[in-house]
Amino acid sequence: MPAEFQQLTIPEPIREAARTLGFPLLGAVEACGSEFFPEFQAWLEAGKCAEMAYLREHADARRHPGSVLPGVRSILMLGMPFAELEKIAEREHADHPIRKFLVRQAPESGSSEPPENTAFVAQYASSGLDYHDIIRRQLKALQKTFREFFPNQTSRGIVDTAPFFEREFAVRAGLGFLGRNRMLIHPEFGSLFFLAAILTTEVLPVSAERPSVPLLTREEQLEFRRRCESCGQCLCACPTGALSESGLDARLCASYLTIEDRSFGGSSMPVSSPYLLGCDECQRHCPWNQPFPPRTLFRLDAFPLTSDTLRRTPFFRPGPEKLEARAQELQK
Ligand code: B12
Ligand code: SF4
Ligand code: SF4
Repeated sequence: MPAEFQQLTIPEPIREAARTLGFPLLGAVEACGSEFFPEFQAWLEAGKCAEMAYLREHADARRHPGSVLPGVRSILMLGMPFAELEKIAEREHADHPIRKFLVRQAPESGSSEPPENTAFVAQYASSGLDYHDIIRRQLKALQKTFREFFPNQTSRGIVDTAPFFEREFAVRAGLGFLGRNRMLIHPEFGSLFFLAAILTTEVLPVSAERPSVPLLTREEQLEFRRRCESCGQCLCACPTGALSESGLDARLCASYLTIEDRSFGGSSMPVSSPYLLGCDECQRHCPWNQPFPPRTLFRLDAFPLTSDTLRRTPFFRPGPEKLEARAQELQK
């Protein structure tokens, strides 16, 4: 766990605006250097980041969030459950062409094998929308509310792509605890939520009270982490051996191999992991995610896909050629 940290006060109307925008989890902490940077460096040096060059190239910038926003003093950490993104997709993008390829598996089937001519898609992608686009838009709206309270500050909203340890700062802000599967877990939402942050030059006052629900206290974080020690189901469930006591080796991780890896075409990962995109095995077996929501299937018989169909969806990152190569692997 990180060293002792202090929660900062966020005015209630900002909390309310965050909830309305799909972020039921919101906490704030002082901007400070990363405590776990040496661990990250060791992870890079051991080659466990695979070919994710951006992690190496911008490694030093992760030492302190000041690299992301010069003069940053406070950090608001936010969590949006995957289910919120699905609601937005349903409301605003019900006709997106990618949604024709996605099928919700009936909850009672619960099989570990997808039906013929389909493959699993990780839950983060189940809406069919690129979460970066939607979350960035929601962050902008929240920054506007924040500016009404604090007009003289500068802020920057980030999700995923900035050189910033979202999970480390989310733990500091009390959004959950870090599980042995390396996911940020919250007792109410499990690990099925996205993280995002707003960095600001405003100095928010330190809160004298214990973090308000749903934020976790440090004692709760320690207690939940202790429960992890006697569980270990995620380690057993990982189909590729990517997850071990020493953390995650992206070179073996099905999520990396199906989304990021560019050396596709050969059998880059076992067919025994029937995912077209991403992997949820270390979350699906976690007691904090029970019952796991109905899984999402991708219709493999509907290829070919084009870059146009994939634009603004999570499938754009691997692209049509990689997806098609993976679909063929799975159909063999
Ligand atoms: C690179 C990356 C990946 C890589 C590498 C994953 C990894 N474990 O590092 C790959 C492609 C494999 C991947 C996969 C997935 N990812 Co990803 N990924 C990222 C990204 C961009 C950077 C992560 C990173 O820096 N990794 C390097 C390691 C060393 O850092 P770290 O895990 O964050 O670890 C820090 C803390 O754990 C801390 N720490 C270490 N030990 C300890 C111990 C304690 C007790 C504490 C408190 C802290 C602590 O030290 C580290 C450095 O500060 C983040 C977004 C971001 N900018 O943070 C998303 C992110 C972590 N991914 C996310 C998701 C959803 C996934 C997948 C579930 C997608 C899927 N279903 O396929 C999988 C899950 C795999 C897993 N079990 O972690 C979410 C996680 C949300 C959550 N609730 O935790 C994030 C935050 C994106 C987002 N904005 O929502 N991902
Ligand atoms: S995402 Fe899949 S392959 Fe990667 S660590 Fe988790 S279970 Fe293992
Ligand atoms: S499966 Fe068990 S050990 Fe793994 S993160 Fe969940 S509670 Fe912790």
